[in-house]
Amino acid sequence: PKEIFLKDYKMPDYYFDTVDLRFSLGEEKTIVSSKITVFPRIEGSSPLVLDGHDVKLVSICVNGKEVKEGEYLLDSRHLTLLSPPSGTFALEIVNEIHPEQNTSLEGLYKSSGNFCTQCEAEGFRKITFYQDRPDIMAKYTCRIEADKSLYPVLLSNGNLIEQGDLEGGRHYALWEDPFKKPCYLFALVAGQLESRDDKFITRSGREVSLRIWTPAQDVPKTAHAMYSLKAAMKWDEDVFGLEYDLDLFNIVAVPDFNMGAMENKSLNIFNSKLVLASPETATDADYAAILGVIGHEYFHNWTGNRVTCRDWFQLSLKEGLTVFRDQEFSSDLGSRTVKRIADVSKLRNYQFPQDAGPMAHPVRPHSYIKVRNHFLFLLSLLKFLSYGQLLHRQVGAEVVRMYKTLLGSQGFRKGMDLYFKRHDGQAVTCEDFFAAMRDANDADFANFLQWYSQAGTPLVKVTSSYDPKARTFSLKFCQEVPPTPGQPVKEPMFIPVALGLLDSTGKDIPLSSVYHDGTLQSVSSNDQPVYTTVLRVTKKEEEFVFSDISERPVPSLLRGYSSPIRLESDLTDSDLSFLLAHDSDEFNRWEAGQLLARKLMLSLVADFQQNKPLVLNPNFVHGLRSILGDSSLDKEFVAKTMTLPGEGEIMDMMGVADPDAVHSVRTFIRKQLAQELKAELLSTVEKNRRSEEYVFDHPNMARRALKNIALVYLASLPEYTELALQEYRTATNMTDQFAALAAIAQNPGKTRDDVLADFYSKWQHDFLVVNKWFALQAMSDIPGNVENVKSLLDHPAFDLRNPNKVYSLIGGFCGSPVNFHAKDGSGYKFLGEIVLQLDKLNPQVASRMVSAFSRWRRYDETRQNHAKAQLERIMSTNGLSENVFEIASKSLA
Ligand code: B3K
Ligand code: ZN
Repeated sequence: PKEIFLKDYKMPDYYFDTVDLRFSLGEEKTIVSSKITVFPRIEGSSPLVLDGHDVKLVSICVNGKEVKEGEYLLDSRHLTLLSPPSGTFALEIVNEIHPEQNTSLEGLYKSSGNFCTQCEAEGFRKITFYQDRPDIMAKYTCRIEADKSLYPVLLSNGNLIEQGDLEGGRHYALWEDPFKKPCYLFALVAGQLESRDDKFITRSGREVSLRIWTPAQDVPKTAHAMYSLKAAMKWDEDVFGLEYDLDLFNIVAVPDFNMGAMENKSLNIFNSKLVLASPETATDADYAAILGVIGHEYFHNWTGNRVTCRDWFQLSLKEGLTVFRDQEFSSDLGSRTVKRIADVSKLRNYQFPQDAGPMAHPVRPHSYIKVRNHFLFLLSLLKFLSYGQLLHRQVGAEVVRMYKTLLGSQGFRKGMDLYFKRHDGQAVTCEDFFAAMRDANDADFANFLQWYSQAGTPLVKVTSSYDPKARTFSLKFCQEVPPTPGQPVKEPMFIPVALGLLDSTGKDIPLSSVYHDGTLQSVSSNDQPVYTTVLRVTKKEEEFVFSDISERPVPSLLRGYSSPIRLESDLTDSDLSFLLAHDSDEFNRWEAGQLLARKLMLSLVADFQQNKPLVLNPNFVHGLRSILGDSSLDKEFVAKTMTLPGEGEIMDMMGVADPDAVHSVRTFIRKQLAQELKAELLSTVEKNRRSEEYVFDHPNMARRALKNIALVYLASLPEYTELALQEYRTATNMTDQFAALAAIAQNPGKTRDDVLADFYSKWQHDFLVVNKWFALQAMSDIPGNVENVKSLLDHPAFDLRNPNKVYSLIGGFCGSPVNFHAKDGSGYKFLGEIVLQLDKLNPQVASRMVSAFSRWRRYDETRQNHAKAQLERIMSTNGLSENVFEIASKSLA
């Protein structure tokens, strides 16, 4: 496989102006013909190189004349026209493809009998010969012809301009997309589908038809998706002034999809999991994911489609920005603090570990083998997946968030407006976005661009001192970016640190002035008191001094998590407890609780490793007791604060990761807390139980979250199995039912087996619910669970060709520290075998699975040997895909 470098970017020699596609869809083959208007960037006849993969050439014509053999070159990946005519010319290609045999789910393929496409990043080359790169933007028409009874619905991008019947029971539809687009946004769907229809009136008064397509029986489950779409359209108008630009917006849900969803122009294609929901079958987490992903794909219409990426190194230009936009959307519709906590946890559990390992790469990589591995799928809610590299765009979103932190909402909006003014209809780079933000605000961004090019998570150490005589409080910052593969030496980064200072009663101290390197920097420009200020930390070492501080304050550092770093401070446990109780920044209250929990867990892990008895610090129990009893707090915030840091997060902080010790400690704390807080937990369950109709809104979700976490704690004690069973039986929605099932499933035994069997028999007709059932069992910490997972592979509901099922069962298993990392190597061996089987069917999915091995060096020698043996076994297999090759080889390097 070939490595591709950012620095080698070259503008194309030829551009495409219009593209007219015709598809004749069939059961044994599909014929594609494309007619492209080509024009040279500069005159002079260089060869025109087209990409093509698994496409069979039938004929090729230039300006109506057939191009003969010898005038072109054809190999397994390219079609090269040796001497194209000068000036603009018409290129006509006819080729044959086999969607019915395509298990990679890229290009044109079949899902449950329907045709659909996935072109990002490089799937269009599996449909026809093309310059498959995002800086080729053209206007498309698409004519689809197919059997009318098998495929009554024919969809593509843009507007439907003609349709009709043909001989032999066939029919056709002609679509025209008035906007220029790169080919990765092309889409086609043909099948037996029905739609939920609605409309949206834009702020300028245009009516947009909205249609969500699924198989007929699922249409009732699309109400929440439709609500989400309309909310997103409104939000983008209100917050960014961005209006939808066509008269039709289609969403199609398909059961076989490698990722979450795809933002094809006006024809979004979604994994069914992120469209279909009903209170009985979907959890609050599913509802929230649907809202976020529908928003995300819709927001791409401007950030990604109208303005796209020049090349795939610029992926963050659209993904970082669009993830940021969907995060803001979900925050505005729900709770900002809770959303921030969820996003930061994701960053810490998946992204930081990756950035500390062999797969580390910057927001904008310098080279890649197969671009698609750098992408993410919206796993927000497929929580059981821990494939760090897939979530890399989270850091991209943090980078965008920092612009906003530095510029404020209005400054950020000015930057966005300028970005669209300058670049609408173009394929651009991360520097273009940076320049728009800078120029619109006349801002000094110092070394901010390092965020795009340096990999690794900066470590910032803060020490504080108070001088009572001078009434000054000083903070010294010292930053370090760890070496990563290919980047041994790093430059300092520009780190915005939002902070406040608390007085001894827990109130924010008004900040009047701060000195930096001896010069006065005023904090407030008018008379309004300032309680949170943003320090610009840009050097390896520097000091900030606050004046007029009349008592030693407790600093609340990095409020709202203002930059994606690791922070170490000299805050004591009692400072942290104080912040947990008083900080006006809710995110930092949670953070203080997490810091305490992490410290506690690490020290218990050390005790466990030395065979000392485990004892839970009473202060910790006391802190959680007061949070649990504080009815003034948001209930979901309380639920989040009650949730212990993940095992991955703790392992990440250890010299040698010890999954058994971390797991035992976390289980110990959970049971101990359950014992000590029994009464409070019980009353939490009682008070927050409701049987009325399911409502998706923040107060109701928060209430369910709190009740369910209390139940999980309680059910870790066998005496509360009965309570959990009762909750399971009386639940009126999937959120409560599944939480009760998970609570019961903690403890091996007959009750667990019976309830799991009962759940399956209830829900066997619903594949999305069955996937939850697979995931729950796969993630289990029950000893020797690998055998159970192996037998589930043979379960009639399992199918290795369906990505969602693989993510549930195999991905879920890899997320279980004790069983995946079993010391006898059984978990690794299992994964090695599966990866090889999967790679033959679907390389993208296989490469996601193999990445579970990428941090094998973090473990002890025995585990290392087992994992390495599997990676070597994979590498020595003939015919490995590029996707799996990249991950496996980088892991071994
Ligand atoms: N843009 C796509 C991700 C593409 C991944 C391609 N392998 C969907 C999204 O960003 O939500
Ligand atoms: Zn996206």
